Amino acid sequence: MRFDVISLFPDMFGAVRDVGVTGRAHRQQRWQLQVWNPRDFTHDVHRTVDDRPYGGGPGMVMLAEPLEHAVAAAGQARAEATPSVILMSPTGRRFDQSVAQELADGPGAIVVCGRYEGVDQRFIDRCVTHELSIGDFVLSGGELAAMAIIDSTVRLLPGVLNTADSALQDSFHETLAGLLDSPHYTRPEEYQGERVPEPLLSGHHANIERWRREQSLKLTAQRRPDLILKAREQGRLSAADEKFLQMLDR
Ligand code: 9WO
Repeated sequence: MRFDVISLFPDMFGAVRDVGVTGRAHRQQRWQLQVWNPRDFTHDVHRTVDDRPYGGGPGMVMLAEPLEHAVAAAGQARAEATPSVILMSPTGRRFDQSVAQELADGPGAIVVCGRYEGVDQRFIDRCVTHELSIGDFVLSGGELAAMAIIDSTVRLLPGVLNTADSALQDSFHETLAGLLDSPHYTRPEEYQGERVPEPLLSGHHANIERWRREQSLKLTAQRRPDLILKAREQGRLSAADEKFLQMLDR
């Protein structure tokens, strides 16, 4: 897996390249990152990467040319004949776990991070193959969105998580089935008068699993009823799940 990122702030990407689970995977060469700065693809003394918007209005717009040359250089460094070029944008397709899985199943991508008020539309029309959004909010630039996407994709690569965590990841898909996770507890057994729920202390694994499943269903029904409908459509709810949900409704 290889990501080539186009960004005016290359230093930000140390956060995924060097730190935590993704940092360890990078040191193990399970994925590669190269960040290309559009400023390095300018030719004027000021190394200009932006200019005022035609038609007026606030702020500045990123120039098409340095972006296109940065994408071309990144493309030359990649193995694919036609790499995906993904622009981080609030108007893109919504990123979710299934998009992360699609990305993890491929060779990676060139990821373009805009700054200022936006990027010249002619660059988007000429060079961008996909647009992805991580949610309905505006950021100061595409970098934090790009790092979210890289993080969630790299976690899915073989060997990145330890065996216990990958089992967990499986259970997110197979057992939890896209429901919200149940609450977690660790020591002490009593904290500020609040006890750990009894089933978790029982050592009775069937009871623990049932309690967790019911907590998941309850939390998901309360907070994300859309995910209950989705799980039901996908045939991921058992008869026991449906019975418990019915009981919640009364
Ligand atoms: C901003 C914008 C706002 C309304 C409609 C369309 C839009 N496109 C962009 C855009 O591409 N902006 C560039 C990147 C430049 C300004 C900062 N940028 C940005 C990306 N802000 N927020 C995002 C983003 C990316 C992915 N998911 C959520 C937010």
